[in-house]
Amino acid sequence: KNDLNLLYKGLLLPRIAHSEESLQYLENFQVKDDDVFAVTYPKSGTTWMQELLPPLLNGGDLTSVQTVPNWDRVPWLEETRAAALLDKMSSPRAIVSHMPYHFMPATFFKSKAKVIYIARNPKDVAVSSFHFHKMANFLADPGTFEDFIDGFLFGKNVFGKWTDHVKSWRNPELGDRILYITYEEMLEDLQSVLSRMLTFLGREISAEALDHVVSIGTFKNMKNNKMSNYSLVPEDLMDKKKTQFLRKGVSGDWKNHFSPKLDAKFTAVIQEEMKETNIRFPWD
Ligand code: PPS
Repeated sequence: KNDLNLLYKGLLLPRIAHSEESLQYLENFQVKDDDVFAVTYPKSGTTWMQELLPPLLNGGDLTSVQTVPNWDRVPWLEETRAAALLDKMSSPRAIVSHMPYHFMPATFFKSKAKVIYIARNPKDVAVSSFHFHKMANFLADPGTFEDFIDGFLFGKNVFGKWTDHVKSWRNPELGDRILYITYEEMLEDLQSVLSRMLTFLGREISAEALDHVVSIGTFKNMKNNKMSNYSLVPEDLMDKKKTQFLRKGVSGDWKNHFSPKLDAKFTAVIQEEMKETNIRFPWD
């Protein structure tokens, strides 16, 4: 089981996509001022951002969304594919990352690169992650839901604790370089979130182009986009008979998984870890 993951500075990462070399590449990465990062704790809206960011940055052109797999279209900074992709990519580059704040490359902190941070109700994040662990053969068997939740709460799962991630990215040093959005806001009103993103990025696209972006970004259309629905990944890596990568795409599915007792425990642990902060979320 341990072979599935590697430990990098205390952070457990899946070996399928991370290596000593890729993490070295991350550390030495030359951030450009016009780079745009979409940062998430896994299962919080990464694939969604990979769909939405390219057209927002290129005037509404949907070609890459229709022809390039999401992992090459908007690469992960920390993954093994990054080196081959990012140096060749034309600017402005859209990049995703699951890394906590202090794992960003040194050049990031000196740059003006912007960050969109997407948070999702951690109960739904944990449910989504549980199902993903069941389908992904490169991740450890999640065991029972209760056991998996323990690992999630106490930082034994890949990418560490949700609370550590969320707190790390609230660093005041970022000032107006960062925009905070939630998965739930995107579900409720994607168009207005996209407008906020455009304003934040200092970009404009036509109203018609924006409508198209809203349309390609619906759960249904993403599920039908083979460049974004992970159908290109072989079955021996992701067993799509168990569950789909784009699984439900809703908020509140946690209610179908948590017993009242487990819910109370989860809430208590998260509240305790967030109590010293002034971070409040719509689901709190
Ligand atoms: S990963 O593995 O970290 O890249 O996963 P990530 O893309 O961050 O999260 C996957 C969950 O996001 C849901 N998703 C969407 N929901 C609503 N609308 C759209 N367009 C959409 N795109 C992705 C996806 O279904 C996963 O959540 P669950 O709850 O498992 O369905």
